[in-house]
Amino acid sequence: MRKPISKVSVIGLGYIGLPTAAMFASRKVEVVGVDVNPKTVDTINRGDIHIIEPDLDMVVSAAVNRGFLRATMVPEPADAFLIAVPTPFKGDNHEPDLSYIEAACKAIAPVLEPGNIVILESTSPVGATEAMAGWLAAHRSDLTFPQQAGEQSDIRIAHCPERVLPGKVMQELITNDRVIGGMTQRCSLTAAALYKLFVTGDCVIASGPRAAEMAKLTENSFRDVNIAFANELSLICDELEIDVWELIMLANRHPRVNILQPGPGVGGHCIAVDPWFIVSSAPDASPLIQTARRVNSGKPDWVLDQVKAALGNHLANHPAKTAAEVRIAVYGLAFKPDIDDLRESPALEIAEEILAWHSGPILVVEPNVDTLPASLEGAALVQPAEAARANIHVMLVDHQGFKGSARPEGEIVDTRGVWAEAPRLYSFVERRMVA
Ligand code: SAJ
Repeated sequence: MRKPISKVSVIGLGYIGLPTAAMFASRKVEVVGVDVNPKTVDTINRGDIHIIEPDLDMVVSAAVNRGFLRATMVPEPADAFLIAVPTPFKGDNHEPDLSYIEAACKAIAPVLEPGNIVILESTSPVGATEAMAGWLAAHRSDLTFPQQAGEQSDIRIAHCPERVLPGKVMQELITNDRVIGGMTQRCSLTAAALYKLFVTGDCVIASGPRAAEMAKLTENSFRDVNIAFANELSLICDELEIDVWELIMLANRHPRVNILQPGPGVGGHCIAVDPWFIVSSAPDASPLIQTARRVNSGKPDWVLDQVKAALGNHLANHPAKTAAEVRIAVYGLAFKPDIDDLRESPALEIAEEILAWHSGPILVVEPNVDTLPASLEGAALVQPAEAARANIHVMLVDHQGFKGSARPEGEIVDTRGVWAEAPRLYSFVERRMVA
């Protein structure tokens, strides 16, 4: 019989690791979180959190206070190890950087015991889980691993990619289906039993870790390609003088069309990164994915050109004015609506570029922050009423608070369609008029 899992260790207490650790702890499993950052460890041991995610603070504080969750810098023995460390890319060729996974393997190898399972949760290129098994085996020649002993291995290995949406992590961790890619059937079943401690969605068992790795990369590439389509439409519509928001709304009235929304570019730590993992594994077979990446990463420059054109228009209409007298208002800095996360944000990138280029005042409206980042020194964080008096209005993030706001006077660069006019529906009154 399988030994029940009573202690889980989560390596990497960031945006995925901490919520996952807290979720196990909320189910009364003993959880030890491991992180290389002493400040993170101290913060969590006080019952506080170092990241922003709705409801996470409550769950962490309860788990720490009840003694189910603690953090440490030094790994200790456990039944299951979940690795949730960053997997960025490096260099101009966007090669995946697996050094954090390798370092995690080195850290946990000394405390591994027969019967343990090691699960890679980090979004990873195809082959990373097998590489992880190789690194662990290299450190522990006294233990057997699935690549050597198959179902009889001392240590079980699986890839179970995280798939939760920032801003909805605590809900999606529970309700999303979980893709499980064990190196053997036994590895998969052990991992599925572990996640079933809190997952109400299905645990879907893949043929192995490679399919699970590719599934996660495919999900984010699917979204990237579809956003690129919307972004390309916005460029085409600008040339053809058609309102792209109207166009998408009209086309989406077809039962089999569902176009996503254009924006200032694709931000965050996942969708702009993960497609490159596919490209670096299969460069010749992935022209569409590469093009989508380029369309999306080129969008901020295009928006900046729109702002420059708007300034040109304003000055043409006000010949007595100089550029230094023109006020530009920027609405939103976050990487997507209704969050305060400014990292990898195309909106912030555009605001920084406007600030570097424009000689006049820059007013920023961002309801989710109290202060502007250092990179925007010289710009002013203002309320919408003050921004309304600007001459050029650049809408970058469709935060709830912006939606439904009146279209301000002046030049408009609306990358989110917040001030676009909705097409109207043929109404009952009109039907009666014709009759
Ligand atoms: N965006 C658009 N237009 C759209 C939708 C999104 O421009 O119609 C932009 C957003 O403004 C943002 C970027 O795309 O800048 C990414 O935002 P997102 O909400 O699409 O996704 P993320 O990065 O917050 O989270 C994604 C999710 N993946 C999918 O939806 C397929 C999430 O489920 C993953 O777990 C996460 O990546 C991850 O960690 O990989």
